[in-house]
Amino acid sequence: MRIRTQATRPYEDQRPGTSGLRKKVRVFQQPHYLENFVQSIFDCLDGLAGATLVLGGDGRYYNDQALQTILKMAAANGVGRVLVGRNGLLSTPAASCIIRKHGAFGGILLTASHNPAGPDGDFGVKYNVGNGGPAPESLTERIYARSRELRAYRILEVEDVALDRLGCFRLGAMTVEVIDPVADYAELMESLFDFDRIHALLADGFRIRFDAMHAVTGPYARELLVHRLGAPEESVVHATPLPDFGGGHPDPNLTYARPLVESLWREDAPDFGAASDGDGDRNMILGRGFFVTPSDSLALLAAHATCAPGYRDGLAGIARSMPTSRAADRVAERLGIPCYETPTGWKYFGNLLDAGRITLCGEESFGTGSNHIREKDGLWAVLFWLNLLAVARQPVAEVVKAHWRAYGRHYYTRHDYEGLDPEAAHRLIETLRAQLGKLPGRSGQGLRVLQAEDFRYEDPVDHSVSEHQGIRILFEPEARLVFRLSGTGTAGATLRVYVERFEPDPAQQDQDTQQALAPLIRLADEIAGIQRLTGRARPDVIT
Ligand code: G16
Repeated sequence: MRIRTQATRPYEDQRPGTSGLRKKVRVFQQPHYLENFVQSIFDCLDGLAGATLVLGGDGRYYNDQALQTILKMAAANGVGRVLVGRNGLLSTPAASCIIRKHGAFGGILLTASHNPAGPDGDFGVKYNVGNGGPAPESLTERIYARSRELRAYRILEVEDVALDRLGCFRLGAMTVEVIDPVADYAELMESLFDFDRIHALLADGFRIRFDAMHAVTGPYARELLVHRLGAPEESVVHATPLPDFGGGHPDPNLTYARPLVESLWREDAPDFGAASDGDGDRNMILGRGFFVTPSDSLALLAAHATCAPGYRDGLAGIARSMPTSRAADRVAERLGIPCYETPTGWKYFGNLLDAGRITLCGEESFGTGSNHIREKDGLWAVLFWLNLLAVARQPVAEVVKAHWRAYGRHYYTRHDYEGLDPEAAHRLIETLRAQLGKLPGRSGQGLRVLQAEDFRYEDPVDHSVSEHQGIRILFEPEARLVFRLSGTGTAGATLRVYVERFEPDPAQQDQDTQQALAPLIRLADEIAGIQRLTGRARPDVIT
């Protein structure tokens, strides 16, 4: 076995976005493209020699080839040991769990999350550090800088290896250990939640439906919900991971998880429905004919946290991304604990979690998690909800409405305009930015602008600063609009408009969300000129 040093030329477009490097599969298939990025990662990791890395992915198209390439490159770059999920599978939360549990140096995750897969779909590579969380911006920027000057990469010349059987083998001087992708994660879940109580709830006829969307969570959900908690086999649907996710779009929201949503609105609907995404870190929670917004879900889990054994001692604090509704803030206030507001991106929660300042965190983009790992965690949220319901013994809708009565309701929606001309999208944000100083004091649709700003975050732990993290406009009476461009898309630009209004009056809390927010939605267009600048009359996705 020989280590080859392969000459290459830099690609200019390898800057990681909100969550790793995500591109079309065809971009990754360009000669040396994947290798360049992986070598750039390795070159930026001081202390990699002899260290242990975790490797796995969501099973999407091109995972197989990428796994082989990365293993050979790891061996050629002096990595000591790689823990790889059987058949290359690891959900993002399981990878985070395994990095932490085995004290690994870091991990490489092959996923483009909820983006569609297949030869015409997306692929992605993400590096996670030793705490199990996504690499911080300082590291991803170094990796990007390295990718722009890279002239060669190292790879072991060897045949592809089999990854379908558990056990260890050598690859050059490196050890490869093929591990069960589910075991460590399932054990962690059992330590956090009251499995006996959930088991009893299900045994009493409480019916659930979990849609794995042909992505990575199928094997995890089967093990946890069916084998350990006793749910009937048919409770987990689309449970086999497929390289193209069955042609679907594994994004657990009202648009892309339509079949699940429809099943929860039928006469014979189950009591509880949930879905996760491509790599298993997102979640959507549904009751019979009822959708729980991710922002409300975070607030509810926080308010009920002590019902789960893992959180019995209470919460140190909560964090949410800036565009996420402020429902969690109200819970934090009542609990007398801090609530932090971070930019979009799970990586911003890492320091707060490591410093013990927060226990729970979440994002409007269907992400919820806690200090048990350093990624958001889809099945964890599902189990937390089941634990909550096993204690409350009330329908999902009742639990949520009781919360609104106690804390007030934050009507909330997100409108996405996808595949926009990037120039037009950037012009829209720039135009908005330019008028921020003039907005305060202006009124429209019965609302008065209190404050308008470009969100800037200073990390309270390491004091690093992230600028331009979204435009937010605060109104009186309490309402808010946020505008930002997605950092995860791979085609054109996506404008996200986040709309929120607080309703304290229980008599007014039962309106349809889009209707309750209609004046604000109109105002968003008036202020930002969405239709004028993008040519779009309505959003592509509403959640
Ligand atoms: C990623 C990030 C999340 C972020 C989401 C949406 O999720 O991990 O923190 O909220 O993208 O980001 P954007 O609005 O920039 O598209 P995932 O599930 O794709 O890894």
